[in-house]
Amino acid sequence: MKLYNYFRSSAAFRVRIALNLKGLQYEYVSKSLLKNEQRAADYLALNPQGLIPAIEVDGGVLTQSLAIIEYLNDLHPQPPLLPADPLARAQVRSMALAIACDIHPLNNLRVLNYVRQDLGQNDDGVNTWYLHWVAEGFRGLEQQVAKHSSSRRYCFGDSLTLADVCLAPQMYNARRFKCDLTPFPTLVAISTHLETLPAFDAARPEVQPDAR
Ligand SMILES: N[C@@H](CCC(=O)N[C@@H](CS)C(=O)NCC(=O)O)C(=O)O
Repeated sequence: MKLYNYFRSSAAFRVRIALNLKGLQYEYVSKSLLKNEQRAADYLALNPQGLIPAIEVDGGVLTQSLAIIEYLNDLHPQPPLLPADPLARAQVRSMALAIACDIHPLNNLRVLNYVRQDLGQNDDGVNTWYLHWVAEGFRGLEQQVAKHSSSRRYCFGDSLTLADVCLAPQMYNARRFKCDLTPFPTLVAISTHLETLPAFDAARPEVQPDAR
């Protein structure tokens, strides 16, 4: 398996966590977002959306981190990343999608570049945009997670799910961009616990081979 990866990509970070949780080996192929390698012709041939990650498996190439993680979870069911009960599964997906569809895309590199270059914003303007959308997304997520987490160790019940796999990278980024996390105590408690788990620790950006 080849993972097209970049140490700072939080969507790739999700996939690295899932691969580690499943104990799967993979080849790390770095595509530097700083050098715009995600838009080079060879990579666009694999992922026409020009976004990291993509994974090359026996049957072909898969894109979109959540589709990749569900594929890995289907092939390697242990440990399960989704509960068996349909309602619980949907609740976990709802949290994961709140991050992957509603928070993360607004703070993606190409969006921040557009805000800066095309909309003429300086560092302050870009940071205001970033912090606004993280806070807005976390506000709802904090309540959702507080309702469903039984232990403040995981987002849903008391076991690790896809929601945790999405939360840890988003919180990592929020800290990097110095978001005020005091209004989100449940998210902070859970991400602090997740960081202690070996699969999460080994997926951290700074320990990846292309970390600068
Ligand atoms: N929904 C996609 C998002 C992928 C994505 O946005 N990747 C970012 C890095 S985290 C990227 O490649 N950005 C490049 C750019 O914005 O040009 C997924 O979950 O895989």
